Amino acid sequence: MNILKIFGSIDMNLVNIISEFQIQGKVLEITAIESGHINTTYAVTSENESNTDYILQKINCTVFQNIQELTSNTIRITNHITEKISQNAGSFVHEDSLCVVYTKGGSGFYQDNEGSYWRVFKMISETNTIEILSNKSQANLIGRALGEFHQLLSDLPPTALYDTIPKFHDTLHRIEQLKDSIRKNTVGRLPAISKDINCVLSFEAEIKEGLKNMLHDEIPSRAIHQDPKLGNLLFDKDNNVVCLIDLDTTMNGYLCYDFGDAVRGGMNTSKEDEIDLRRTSINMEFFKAFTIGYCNSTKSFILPEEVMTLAFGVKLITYEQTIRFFTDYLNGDVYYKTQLKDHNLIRARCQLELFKKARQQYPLMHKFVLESYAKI
Ligand code: GN1
Ligand code: MG
Repeated sequence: MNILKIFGSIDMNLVNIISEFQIQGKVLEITAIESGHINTTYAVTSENESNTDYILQKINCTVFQNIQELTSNTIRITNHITEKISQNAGSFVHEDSLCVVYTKGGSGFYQDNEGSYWRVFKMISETNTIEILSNKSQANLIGRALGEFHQLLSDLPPTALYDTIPKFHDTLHRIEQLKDSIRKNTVGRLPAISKDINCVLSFEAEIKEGLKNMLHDEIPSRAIHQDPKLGNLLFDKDNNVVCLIDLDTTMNGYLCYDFGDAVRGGMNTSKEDEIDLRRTSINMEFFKAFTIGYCNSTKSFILPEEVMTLAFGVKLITYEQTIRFFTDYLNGDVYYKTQLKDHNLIRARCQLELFKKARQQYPLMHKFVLESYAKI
């Protein structure tokens, strides 16, 4: 995790905000954490007997328009997971859950004078994020942790969670959003990338056909994470997955969305914004280890129809992510935070390359998924 020190002494505005929450002890340091494309995150070190530190987040309320519902989901999910983990102590790879810190008035968020929304979690100590996996065992543990996450939430009633972003993984809707951005060409970036856009749209019919065949009425909608990329997993020093973070989009969807996004974001050979496209593809060894882990922790509840969709999820979500980055680039970088010039274009091209590779690797991935579930 890339931690940037706030310049000079502590930013008093942030201290005032965190003081609205029920935190223990005196704030010693507040540092910005430069990860995540949506919210703004800080680590808060505090002096107290229990050695508890905190995560302070400014919620992106352009992306999340109903903070009440967002917070309600987070509390519902974290309480549910904490309770289930405590009932089965010791049996999970996934050992911890986020813990919401309430304001002094008992709310899960705080609105400051400027209208911005803030929230606080307890920091899960001695954990880190990983940018690229270094071995198969990590991949296997990620698969197990993701499957456990699905299992832990599998008894939530379908109405328990609000849709924090409607049509979030509705790929057809994302295609329409791209076409809208092409029509508007708001910041004039279209001509320079028309070749890329033609390439993306050349796969539209194939994706639509896949969606029709795969995600039919018999596939149940379940509570899933919807954003299980590598950066949203916390590891301890022995490379165990301790916790899935960033529950903002945890809501109902298909298991294959999460399977696909975890492979897109973790079982690959490069970062999400790799410029050298030769370095980008699915690492099949990692994919296999991940699949075995996922299979072990989902075998008790996954339906055969859902197993059939898992590898398709890799193609689908990688295609969708490609579209989302191109759309934001055409719109002038209004959704994702960027750190580099043309960052969304770099990300989009890298995801397009990964999609093309995943498309070629699909038959092998699908075969391996089916074999893994057939063995158990
Ligand atoms: C965003 O917040 P973060 O960085 O974990 C995005 C995901 C994308 C991801 C791509 C709410 O996730 O959907 O897959 O970037 N989150 C939202 O890295 O749009
Ligand atoms: Mg997020």
